Amino acid sequence: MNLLTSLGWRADRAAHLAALGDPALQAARVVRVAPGLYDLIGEGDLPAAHLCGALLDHPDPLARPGVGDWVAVRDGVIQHVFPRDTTFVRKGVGRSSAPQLVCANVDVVLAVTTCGRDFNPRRLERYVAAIYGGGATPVIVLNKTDLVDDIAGRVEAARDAAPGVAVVAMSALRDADLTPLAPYLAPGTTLALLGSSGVGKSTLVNRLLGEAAMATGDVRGGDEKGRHTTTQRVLHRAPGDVVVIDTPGMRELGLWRADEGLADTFPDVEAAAASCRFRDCRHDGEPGCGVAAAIEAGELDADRAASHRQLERELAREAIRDDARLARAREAEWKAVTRGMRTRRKLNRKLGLKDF
Ligand SMILES: Nc1nc2c(ncn2[C@@H]2O[C@H](COP(=O)(O)OP(=O)(O)OP(=O)(O)O)[C@@H](O)[C@H]2O)c(=O)[nH]1
Ligand SMILES: [Mg+2]
Ligand SMILES: [Zn+2]
Repeated sequence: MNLLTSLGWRADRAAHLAALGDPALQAARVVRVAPGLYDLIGEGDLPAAHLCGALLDHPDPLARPGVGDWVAVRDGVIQHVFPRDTTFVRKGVGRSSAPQLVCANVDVVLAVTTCGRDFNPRRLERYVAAIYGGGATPVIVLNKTDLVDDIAGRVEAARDAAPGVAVVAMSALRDADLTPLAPYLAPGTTLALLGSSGVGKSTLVNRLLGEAAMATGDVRGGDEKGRHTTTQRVLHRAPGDVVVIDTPGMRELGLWRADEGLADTFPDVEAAAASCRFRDCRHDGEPGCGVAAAIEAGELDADRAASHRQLERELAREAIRDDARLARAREAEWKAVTRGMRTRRKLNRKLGLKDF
């Protein structure tokens, strides 16, 4: 397998590159992003690249490449981002509501969590909804099985939080072999590890790579929370033509346009909701509510229904904010265009030329 193929290069991507019609363009994959600078991997020695003006100025932050993206580069400048198979997008943290591309073109996302004290099924629902929402396949990794006695209880709680999603219980530190992960390590696969700080993502990445490429850090004694050891997303080549992306632990994961992902994560709630009397039922005390009936009948967990409702509200709020943000970005772009037209007209008049 040549280098590009082992990184996930395919015939459709080659056709896309050819269609760009510039033989000087070279295909590469984004390994790491520093402000304004993109580390790439591809044939030959590729220097860190910059973005072309159009990508730099693009009003949509998701138009710019992220780790895992395929790009076309010429003379150290990224000219084009290839269409993505999948994305993992989160809502920007802090005051910014702009979406943030965490990684792109990932086939399988390992949602890593600990079996220890920080285990939280509600958080898992969030991850799985975001993963499904971006089109990748989620796999839940319950790490640090060595810390608990009741592993089966954790597995069951994870299964309940994400019906139909594969759950792998393991110890990245202690297990002698990683066979349970083998189904997700087919040649050509890109894998990303996501989760809170301290759950063992980098420990597992190092195991997959067979070398200590990533630094790992202690967790706090009291609550077993991590110390945010990894600070950058990094793409690695693992043995067996697998690509692995390590990411910094997330403090919070805000959903962004993940309505379908939410439906996929909560098939049980969706099924119960199908029998609600009102199509726009919010499952919040309305008469004839199928969700309430399922809870009443003991068929559905009330916490889970509440969690679904909360995430749905969050998405609705976010969609409104995001539309407003996009509208502002478009307005700014339009202003720049009209400003340009005005200057051009003035100049034309000065030179005695006709407007075009
Ligand atoms: N007991 C136990 N500890 C583990 C296991 N896997 C990882 N650890 C430890 O957990 C701590 C955190 O591991 P990291 O791999 O740095 O965690 P991380 O998810 O990469 O954290 P951030 O980079 O901060 O997001 C380290 O001390 C690891 O040795 C495990 O299976 N069992
Ligand atoms: Mg780490
Ligand atoms: Zn209802």
